[in-house]
Amino acid sequence: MADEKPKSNLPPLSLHVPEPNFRPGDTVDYSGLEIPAAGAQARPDINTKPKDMRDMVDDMIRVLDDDHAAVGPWDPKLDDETLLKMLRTMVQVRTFDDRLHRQQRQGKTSFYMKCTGEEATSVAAAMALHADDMCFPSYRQQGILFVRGYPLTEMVNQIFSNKADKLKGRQLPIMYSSRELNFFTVSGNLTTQYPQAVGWAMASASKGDSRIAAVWCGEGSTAEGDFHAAMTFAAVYNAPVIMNIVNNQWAISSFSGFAGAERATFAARGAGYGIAALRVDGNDPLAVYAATRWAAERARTNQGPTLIEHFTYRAEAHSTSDDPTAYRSAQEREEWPLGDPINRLNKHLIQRGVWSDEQQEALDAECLEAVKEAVKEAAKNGILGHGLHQPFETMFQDVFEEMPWHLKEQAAQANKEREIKWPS
Ligand SMILES: Cc1ncc(C[n+]2csc(CCOP(=O)(O)OP(=O)(O)O)c2C)c(N)n1
Ligand SMILES: [Mg+2]
Repeated sequence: MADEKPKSNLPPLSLHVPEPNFRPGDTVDYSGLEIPAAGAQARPDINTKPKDMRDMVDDMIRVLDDDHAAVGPWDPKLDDETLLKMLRTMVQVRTFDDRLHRQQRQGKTSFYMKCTGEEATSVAAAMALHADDMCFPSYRQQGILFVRGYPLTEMVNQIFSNKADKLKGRQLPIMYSSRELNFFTVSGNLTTQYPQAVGWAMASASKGDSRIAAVWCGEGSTAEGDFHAAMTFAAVYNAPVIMNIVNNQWAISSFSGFAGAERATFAARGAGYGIAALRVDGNDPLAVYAATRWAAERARTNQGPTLIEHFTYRAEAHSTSDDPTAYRSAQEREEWPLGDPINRLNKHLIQRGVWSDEQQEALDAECLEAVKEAVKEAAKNGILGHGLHQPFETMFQDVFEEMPWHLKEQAAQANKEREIKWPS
């Protein structure tokens, strides 16, 4: 019979429950964070085998140095025009986020999510891809749509779930979709886009096409089973896909430690699967661009998938339904040692002699005007609670090519009940 008492000569077993370094009110000290010098990382050839570049997963690719110069082998050597477009697009995203967040506070929509501080991880990445590469975003990659020229008014129509909303009010605000721009529908169910992206990439390869896929998820989302299933398929079939992990340190109120950050970097997960992996300063737009370019070239030439961890910081709340002052120190954002992507690119352009504070001010104002205009235009199609939404009966449509009899019956009954309850 088994001895039911604990053995007295062995220590009682225990679990480790991660605890973030700083809580509200704590003084933040990031001196323990290892941040390598910009330009110090070697750039492997694109046909390097994953096992021969494992040191990359604990390093951090950085291009912009402390004097705002672009240095080292990862400098993508972009021309002024491209850099200015990158800056402009990131400013557009931030301005849009601030303004639309405010619309939620004014009751014009039910929900909003910003990507403040993380703009480079979608804008610079999307700029390094071809326009016809297929993107599978999470809910914080609105930057891709800005790069690809999606009209702001269409975005606001979706956020307001109004009668012009192309998604007919069926998606949570900000969960955009654009087939034309190769932007897969954003899903609220975390990480479902990972196996979908890998599957799409496999289909592209099996058809002999030349388009690649790129997918994004947060660091918290890497704890989902879907992430690991996707990694296995990508590795086994050498799928032409770029898998981005945006490590913004937080998953709503859970810090990255709950997804494994205390044990290994998120990039290190690639090594276990035999997938090439890079770890990048996610607040350095040039580093993000360069890493994405490297991974895209690799995928395009049948060298296989790449995992990219973007090391960044979620500067604001998770969403309009969140209050981060309840669980993290407000000092974290101020002290974040990798700065802010817009600021850093602005300083780089000033250092290059092609930009000035006055030009930045004018750009900020111009972007604000464009967003105000888009909001005004979209509001004409309706805002939350104004009744200018999609006709009620449309919610039964589009599931089947031909509506089956039982849905027709349900729709008729729902309509009748609605007319009785709300005759107006
Ligand atoms: C399958 C699933 N589980 C839980 C949630 C609730 N949820 C929404 S966002 C989120 C945090 C995700 O954090 P992370 O992956 O780090 O992305 P971030 O929000 O930081 O960009 C959670 C737990 C969800 N939407 N789907
Ligand atoms: Mg996160």
